[in-house]
Amino acid sequence: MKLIIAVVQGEDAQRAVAALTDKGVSSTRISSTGGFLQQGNVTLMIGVDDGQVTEALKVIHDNCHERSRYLSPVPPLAEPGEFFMAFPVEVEVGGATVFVMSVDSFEKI
Ligand code: 2BA
Repeated sequence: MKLIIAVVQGEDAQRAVAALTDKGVSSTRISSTGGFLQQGNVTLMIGVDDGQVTEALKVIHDNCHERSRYLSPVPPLAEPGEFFMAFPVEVEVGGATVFVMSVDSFEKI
């Protein structure tokens, strides 16, 4: 068995979870925050048999899309009379950051 951990954008999460469910794949959705942008994203925990990994990754691939986000630089401390123009920096995010891990044991108690 494998555990797939996929960090996806909020806009894609519901569609990805629905598509996984349609394929009979269970998932858990956790609200998370990206360390770099400090913006909300969604982490999906997906436990699958080894033979379902490819199918689950395809569902994520088909439902999670790359998007541009904007990062506003923090203004430096300015001296009196100085001013700072904060131009947002464009960052490409996603479709998904995916980890696939082997599971030693899986139990439902
Ligand atoms: P964030 O950490 O908020 O990163 C958002 C996007 O900012 C990243 O998109 C990447 O394009 C850029 N970025 C991140 N760190 C950077 C840095 N040190 N310098 C320059 N640009 C940087 P993605 O790579 O698609 O990542 C999307 C989200 O996936 C991340 O949100 C984070 O929540 C997660 N993630 C990405 N790599 C990870 C890793 N190695 N371990 C754990 N989570 C990861």
